[in-house]
Amino acid sequence: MRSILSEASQVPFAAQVEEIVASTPVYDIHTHLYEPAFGKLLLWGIDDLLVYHYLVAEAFRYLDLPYEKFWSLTKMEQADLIWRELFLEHSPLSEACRGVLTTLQAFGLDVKRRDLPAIRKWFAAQTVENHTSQCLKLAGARKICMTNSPFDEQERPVWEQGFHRDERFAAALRIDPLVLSWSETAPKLAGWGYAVDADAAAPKTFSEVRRFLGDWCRRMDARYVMVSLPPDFAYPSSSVSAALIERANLPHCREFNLPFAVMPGVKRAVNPGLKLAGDGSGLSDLRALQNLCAQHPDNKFLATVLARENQHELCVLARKFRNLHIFGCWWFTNVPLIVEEMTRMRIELLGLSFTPQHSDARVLDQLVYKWQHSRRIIARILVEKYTELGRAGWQTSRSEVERDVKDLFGGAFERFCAR
Ligand code: RAT
Ligand code: ZN
Repeated sequence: MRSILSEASQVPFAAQVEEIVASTPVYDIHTHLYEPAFGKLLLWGIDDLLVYHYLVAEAFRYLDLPYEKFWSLTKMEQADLIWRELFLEHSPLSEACRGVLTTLQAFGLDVKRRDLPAIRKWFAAQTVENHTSQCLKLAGARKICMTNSPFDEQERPVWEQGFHRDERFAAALRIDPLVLSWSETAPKLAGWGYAVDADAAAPKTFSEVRRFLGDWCRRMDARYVMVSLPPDFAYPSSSVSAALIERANLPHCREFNLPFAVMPGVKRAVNPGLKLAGDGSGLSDLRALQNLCAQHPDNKFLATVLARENQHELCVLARKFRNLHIFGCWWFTNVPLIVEEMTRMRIELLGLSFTPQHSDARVLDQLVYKWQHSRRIIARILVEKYTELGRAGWQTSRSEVERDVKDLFGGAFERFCAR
């Protein structure tokens, strides 16, 4: 076995691990991107990059204008304002700002010229087909999982009409409105021909919700069912949410052998004036996740949690339950400080049996920076960990590193799903 890990060959070893991490194709298991067949729902280009809700929130730290005034502007005008505040009037040091620059630079644009019209001109010359391939290539992404909602008025008709699927994209069924806003969702389901009752306790309701979930998972070829949850979500409980999960969704996931992905910790609309940028974060009561895993050993759960303070507890839970696969550094945790800490902690507690990152990209181009930035951190931690093994006398071969990185970049996730 050829070792790449002796103390004597520090530099080449580190460079080899970095090269493997930089070049291993990744399955991005949670994004908000769409296949090109969804037309305008697939966001891309400089103006969408600049009006990303992460940047909207940051721009309002400096902007002195009413929210409504900002929302009444065109996308390009909003982008102009954000560019001015976050890139010209102040240095773009935040992670979301740096991401724009990493992305533009990867496209070969000269960011130091600070020339927004020239950048716009470059994007105007791209086609969505080529640009999709280019972004996937620069990100090293072999597959992208979308977030798909039958409750989205623009998205639903595309599924209903049918289209030729793009092999590079997978679907995930998102059910927040079903689980979290039953009283508004029940009439919609009824209107679509499912015999549900606004009183969720009616026995027929659960079988009809299951029929709805089955129809949509089949139509989308969904790889998992997903929900985001408030920090105080409780399970078990007498709530409608808990009943729908227990009596409709979990049996459905068992029948279709699909994981149920939970994302606890989001406080929606903490500041509604900011629209999508107005959601906040809170410490979750992870007893709900513990109870789900313990009481439903025949279900598989994927989880990512929003609060930094929940991350250690989440790792410990994953050690207890093999029907739990944890993934990604979600949203406010997707900053280098916390990505580094979470990834290190997860490796130290779980080895390679988790998925360190997803991009959560909403704009195609974001794939580039999200993966470039994550890969660098993951590589740094792996170099350190393999080096420590070397000190303990364990030599790691190149093919073993390749195997490990494949697992982290989607292999472990796919095995978990197939189980
Ligand atoms: O990270 C984000 O873009 C958030 O707005 C959310 O979409 C979050 O990732 C979610 O899936 O709810
Ligand atoms: Zn998301």
